[in-house]
Amino acid sequence: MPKDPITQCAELIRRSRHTVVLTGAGVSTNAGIPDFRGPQGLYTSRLYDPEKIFDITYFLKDPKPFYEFAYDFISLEAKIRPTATHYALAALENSGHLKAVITQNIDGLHQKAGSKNVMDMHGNFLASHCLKCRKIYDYSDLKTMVLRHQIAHCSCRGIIKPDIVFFGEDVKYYPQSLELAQNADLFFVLGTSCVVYPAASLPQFVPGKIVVVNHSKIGLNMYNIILEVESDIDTFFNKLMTTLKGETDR
Ligand code: CNA
Repeated sequence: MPKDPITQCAELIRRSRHTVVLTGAGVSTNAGIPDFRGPQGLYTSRLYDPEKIFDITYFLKDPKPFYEFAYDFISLEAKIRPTATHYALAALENSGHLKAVITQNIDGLHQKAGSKNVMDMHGNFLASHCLKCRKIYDYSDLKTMVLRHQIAHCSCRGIIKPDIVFFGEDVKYYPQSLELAQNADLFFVLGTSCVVYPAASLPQFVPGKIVVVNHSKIGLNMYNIILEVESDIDTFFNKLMTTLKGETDR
């Protein structure tokens, strides 16, 4: 009888020596942060215009749309908790089953859940800097300015930009992420439509087995995808962690 995907994944994880995951906005939708391209995503709802808010050329011309988004994001931040998936990935790393998380997310939830080896290729809100004098600001400085409904300005009057990677800027941790992918004997692609480069190119470098878990089919088409599971990500990880119970407690 063919094994179910959860049993198969548990066996793959047990046998793997170098498991790596690539995550996208889909791992955080259950925390209440909308993704871009899912059914309630920002591209679909047009609540914000991601082409304006995350585009560096646009930001330099007019930072207001980004700061309107930042106000909503930072207001939510205190209430947002990591999901079952974030905690499962932290537990897998802690028990030696997972080498690293490569993420496209900017929400910092992997770190909040306890993951240590996190390559946040698109940066995060934790630090910001002035685009004119390069002065560095921490999260609480940014939060105070943003929650006053302000575009964050430096004492030198330059505009402050959080260290998240906008469209048109270089990603962070690319060499490290590439090396992790190139050494992976097991690679999970989780909650991402895998269309934003260069993160989307990482699966191509994986010599080992690839497992995709997403609500819906994504366009990845590679010989080494051995499982493509269409599921809610937390439902999948809750079942997987139940199967691995006793092996991931530390
Ligand atoms: P995306 O293109 O919006 O894709 C997300 C994918 O996840 C879609 O295919 C959804 O169907 C799927 N999905 C959504 N919820 C679930 C769920 N609960 N279970 C299973 N699958 C689900 O987002 P990508 O990450 O692929 O695109 C990369 C962009 C999105 C990066 O630049 C990010 O910075 C940006 N982004 C990040 C966040 C965040 O930090 N939480 C939020 C929104 C956008």
